[in-house]
Amino acid sequence: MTRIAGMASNRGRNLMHLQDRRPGGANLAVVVSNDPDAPVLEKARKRDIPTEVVEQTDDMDRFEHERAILDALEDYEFDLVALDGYMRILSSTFLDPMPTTLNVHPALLPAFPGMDAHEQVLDAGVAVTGATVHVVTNAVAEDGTLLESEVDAGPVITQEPIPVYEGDEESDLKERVLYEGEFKAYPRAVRWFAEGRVDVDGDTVTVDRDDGGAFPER
Ligand code: 3YE
Repeated sequence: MTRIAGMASNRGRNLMHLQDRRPGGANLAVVVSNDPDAPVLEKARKRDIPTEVVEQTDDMDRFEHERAILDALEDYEFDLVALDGYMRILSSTFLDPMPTTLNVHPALLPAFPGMDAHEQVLDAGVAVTGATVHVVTNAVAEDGTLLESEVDAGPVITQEPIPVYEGDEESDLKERVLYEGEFKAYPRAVRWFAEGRVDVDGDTVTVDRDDGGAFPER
């Protein structure tokens, strides 16, 4: 059975959706947040999921913070890490010892990466946006420099398209992409992983995307 370590900085709605839905039988072994006030912590506790808070204190650099998260995760068994609104860029210090790490991004990557995806979508005037679940790959140089172009750039597992309508505002897109896009794409990606259909070998990811004509998550 696939066990997930979830990481979130805010509400963690995708993580809670995964836990309620249990795609492919997967469930959360632990929820980690870097923010002690993140609403996801209370929501996880209500579902009897263990929680860990690992703040980056002033005396810690990025790598020390990541090592502290690794330490906190030592007590748990999981075979997948799932980011959901986790507001940190991760380095190899964290990623190398971890199993496959996934992230969900609220646009159809490689278009519109970064923090302001919905704003970029509206500015570009495109007719279709969506959600992307991708593998998280290193985006920090050894000296700690952020490699911005490497963020949201890992191999794509699955995507769900969402229409953009005339008059849409960022809040409309945010909601539509979350509930109709991310809530389908993330469970699908996790189910495929649980079914052994995602093979990650270094930077090479092979995904069997054939669900026989239709995605059950629709
Ligand atoms: N890490 C890697 N690759 C990825 N994290 C996320 C996606 C993703 C990833 O594809 N390696 C906020 C945006 C982060 C930010 O810029 N944070 C900076 C500074 C934070 C601060 O000043 O407090 C940072 O160093 O993390 C998830 C989305 C990350 C978005």
